[in-house]
Amino acid sequence: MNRKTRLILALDVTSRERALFLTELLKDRFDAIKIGYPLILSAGPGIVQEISKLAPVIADLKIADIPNTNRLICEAVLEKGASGIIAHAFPGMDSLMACIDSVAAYGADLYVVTEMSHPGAEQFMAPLAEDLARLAVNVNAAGVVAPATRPEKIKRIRSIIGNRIIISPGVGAQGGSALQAIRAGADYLIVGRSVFEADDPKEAANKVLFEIV
Ligand code: 3DU
Repeated sequence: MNRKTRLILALDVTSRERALFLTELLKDRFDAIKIGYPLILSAGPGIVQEISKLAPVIADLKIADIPNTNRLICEAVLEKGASGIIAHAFPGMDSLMACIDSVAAYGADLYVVTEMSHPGAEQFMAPLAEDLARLAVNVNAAGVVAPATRPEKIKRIRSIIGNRIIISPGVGAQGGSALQAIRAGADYLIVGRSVFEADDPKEAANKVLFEIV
């Protein structure tokens, strides 16, 4: 991912036309477009290919299965042009290694979830987040996902992963502050609803950009 604006658009819309319209409208303001189940299941896997022609795509499938199934899922989106993939670490080293092997074959990047940004993540994920970050380092992942809603956790994760990439969701609609997440050590902010649901999505993206420059 080329670091220009430090923003990643979470494109959680369910219409192919809206997704392509928003990608064209916003691609200059975002370093990558993150798409996941809502769009891929609604528009079909071909949407990965269509958006990849316009901007780098991170496939947020939060992959969490046995190694063979992980490999099949990774290959399905990598073949369609995704340049990044998000996977869970909790299924363990072998499952994560299957993702690493797949991305390596395609020259893509793997981002490993450490702790999610919603309140429920406090229940099971938060106590494990540092172990999950260590596993991301052990498999040599390109980066991790850490919560903008808890900047102090971004700091902790940064101290574990060194100079690997932190991509951070939870800004805007989930209440996280863009500036605080960047100050805590996030490399990229993942922003969705607060931009694409705004009356003027370009202006909403500009506001986040101005906040972090
Ligand atoms: O809350 P927003 O609309 O800005 O979207 C955040 C996106 O990031 C959304 O696609 C969600 O699935 C994803 N995400 C998290 O919110 C939290 C995580 O820990 C990981 C991914």
